Amino acid sequence: MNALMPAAALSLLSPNGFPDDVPDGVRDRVPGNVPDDVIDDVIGDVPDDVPDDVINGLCAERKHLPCRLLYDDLGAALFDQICGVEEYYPTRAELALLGDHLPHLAATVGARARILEPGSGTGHKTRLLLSAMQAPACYVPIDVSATQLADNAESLRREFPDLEVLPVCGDYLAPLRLPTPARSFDATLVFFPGSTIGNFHPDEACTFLARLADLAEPGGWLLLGADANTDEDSLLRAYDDEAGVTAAFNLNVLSHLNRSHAATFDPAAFLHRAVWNAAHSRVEMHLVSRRRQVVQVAGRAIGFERGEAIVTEHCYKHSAPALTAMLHRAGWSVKETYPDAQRRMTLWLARTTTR
Ligand code: AVI
Repeated sequence: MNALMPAAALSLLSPNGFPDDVPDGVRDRVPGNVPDDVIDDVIGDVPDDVPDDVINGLCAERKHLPCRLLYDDLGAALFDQICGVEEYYPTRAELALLGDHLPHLAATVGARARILEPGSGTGHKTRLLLSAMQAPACYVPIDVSATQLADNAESLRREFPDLEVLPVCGDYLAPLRLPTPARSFDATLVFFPGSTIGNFHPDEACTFLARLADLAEPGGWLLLGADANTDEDSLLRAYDDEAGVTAAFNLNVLSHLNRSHAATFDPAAFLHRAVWNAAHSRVEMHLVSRRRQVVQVAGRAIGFERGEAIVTEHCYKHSAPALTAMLHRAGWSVKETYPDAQRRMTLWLARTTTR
């Protein structure tokens, strides 16, 4: 991803706006009910516990699953492919903006910055940023996956021998102790590209941005990439590409559940659908049941009507005024914005306000 970023960031998210209608007894799983042949088919570990949000989401009136399920290893690889498909414009647009504006942005932030990146920062964008910054004091990727962090830190150290790379394994919504770099730093820059802010519910996005403001400390900077496109046609193409990469990415959630939660989904019995929800300014990723069916998930029987959908992800497209207000509420003041020619993808440079 920043193929790995969403794995970290999205593990903190939950789809929102869904009814909190957990039927009685949902928490009383009966692991012994998982048939033996299902267990035998499972590749990988059958977890001792299935997270409540998975079972609750599948038992809700409007079925939904946490979007972190999109980002197992295969999902991360498929997301990388999405970034290269013709119809998925955000990655290309953001790379072009970074190419055009990073020299100026880096000069504005100044030398000796401590750079924080929620997510592993494996990608091209991290490298562009690190190359543009003047004598950065250190680079601190923050992720929940220790293995990814270690791998990425090793390659970055090879590529940027003068850079101190200080990976932090943890959940960046919880209090984090950041390491002290060997060199002193003049300010903190938080880098959060990729429009991943759109995968948070707006309230969660605001909480998350406020957390970043705390990490950045007074006088700190935020460089954020966000998509504001509301043109339905181009969005539906971007989220349902002709080659079917996004469909494979979405359907992989079901295979992921089969592998990790002893589920019995037949991915061929579902289809991918992207929906533009104008009232909420978001694209929704759905998995639609092709027929009436019953699926086992960790011993629970989950029934589907033909045409019934599971919502797997929300991709909010915040307007510039909405994002400005959200940043402001979270303790940031917007200093500069760089939209692309179509005013879709935009780079935002913000600075912490004293709250
Ligand atoms: C990771 N995130 C910013 C992507 C997006 O556009 O919301 C995830 C994605 N889902 C389908 N295509 C891409």
